[in-house]
Amino acid sequence: MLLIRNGDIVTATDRFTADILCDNGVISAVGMNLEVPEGTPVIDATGKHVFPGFIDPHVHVYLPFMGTVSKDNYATASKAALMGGTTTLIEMCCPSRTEDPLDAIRLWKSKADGISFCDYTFHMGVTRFDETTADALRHIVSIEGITSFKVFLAYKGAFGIEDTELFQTLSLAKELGVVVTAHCENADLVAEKQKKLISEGKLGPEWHEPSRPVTVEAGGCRHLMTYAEMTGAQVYVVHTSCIPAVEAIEEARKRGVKAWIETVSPYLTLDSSYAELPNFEGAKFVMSPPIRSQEHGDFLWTALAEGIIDTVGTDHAPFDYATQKHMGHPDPAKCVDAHFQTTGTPGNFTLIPNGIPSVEERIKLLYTEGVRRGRIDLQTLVRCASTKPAEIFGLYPRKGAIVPGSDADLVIWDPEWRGKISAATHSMATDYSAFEGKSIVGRADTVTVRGKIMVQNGEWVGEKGWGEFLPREPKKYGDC
Ligand code: DUC
Ligand code: ZN
Ligand code: ZN
Ligand code: ZN
Repeated sequence: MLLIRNGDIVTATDRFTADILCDNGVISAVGMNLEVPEGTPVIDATGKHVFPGFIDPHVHVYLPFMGTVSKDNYATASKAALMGGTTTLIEMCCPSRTEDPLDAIRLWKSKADGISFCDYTFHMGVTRFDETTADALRHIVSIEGITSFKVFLAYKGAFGIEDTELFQTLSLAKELGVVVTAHCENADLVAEKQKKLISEGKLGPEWHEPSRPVTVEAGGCRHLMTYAEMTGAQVYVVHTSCIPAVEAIEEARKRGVKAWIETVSPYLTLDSSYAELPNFEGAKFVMSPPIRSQEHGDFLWTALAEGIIDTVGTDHAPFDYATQKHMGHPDPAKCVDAHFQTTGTPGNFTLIPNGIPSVEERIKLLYTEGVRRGRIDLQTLVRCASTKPAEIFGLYPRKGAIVPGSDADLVIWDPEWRGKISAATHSMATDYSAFEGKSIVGRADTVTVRGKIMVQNGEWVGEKGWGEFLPREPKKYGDC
């Protein structure tokens, strides 16, 4: 048993002061002055917020990609998540086109089972579609309890699928009632734009954004919307970065397309001024879709406050700066970074592994930049980063809620803590932070997963392997 006394409880719709009693891994009571047996451990949450554990609906932990493999493993990524207040991860399982989906899900699960500190599940990447894949996907949904797919309209050759496969995947998803999450960028246009820029000698990280402009992302969204409309499937657009993309999805929603919108913390809190950084520093900020100019970030905050954007994830994709990001250095001989061990082969921006490590920082950033600056309220924070992801992906009310019967995943948040983000102190396995030196207000003081304390007074006390795989049921659009 564990009693959390006198906290300011914040849910997606409510705010009140009460005690929370946790028993046997679940919340057993919520109310004022709860009576507990003598000897029950008590945490005094006076002056602190208590949130339902946060859910990151979009992370990569194990990611073989662009000629390398992401740096984190489940021990580092799940510890980092918990230190930042995230108690559940939904990871993209991304097989290559030739990999068997069942082998892939076994492999991805083996990376987490017995290792993860926090609870987890997966979106099943569909990177090829044929009869065998269809059978495997049915099994993955009904037997493994993995009730969401992931498709890439970008990255042709690696993960991307053809349009006939997209149609078949969405048709199957409709039949099974599962959600299809999608990375929407027009891969062919990106490839053409990349070729042109490179032929003009435009090689540095500052050319990443121009190679994937907002219209290419909006085009990808419209493409997916057409297929969703044709099949009736429920779709969820991941990492939406810009005004035209959100508008394209909004337009489709008005026609009755069942579409949810995710954005991710880098788009809300960084902007394209990274392109002006000296040397190769800009590579730290290369992710796809790219980070846009400030007006897009401002628009995303408003859309989030208005409920147009449903969720905020991270697209955590952890690559080191010194070695991995440097695979795209155009002029290694002139690299100013003493740390860079070069093979001497000149690269370009298309060879910089895409991704920013941020699973640890999402809630701190949403709180500091969103709540404290008046862009969103506390309920919106809980809604977009906990309750909505739980609802959309079939985890609610086990997760994302503070009611009797829900898992005792709780975050006691100190709203007055002040500090800075730094790679020197973060728990992620990467050698840099895209938010280095950023001042932060508020932090996760105490974090529980199914009643077990994993973070206490901001210190790590977690137990390896405590995290559990979460089998899920399909969820219908309209129920949330
Ligand atoms: N985008 C990234 O930036 N990294 C991982 C994959 C993706 O779609
Ligand atoms: Zn993506
Ligand atoms: Zn991703
Ligand atoms: Zn360098």
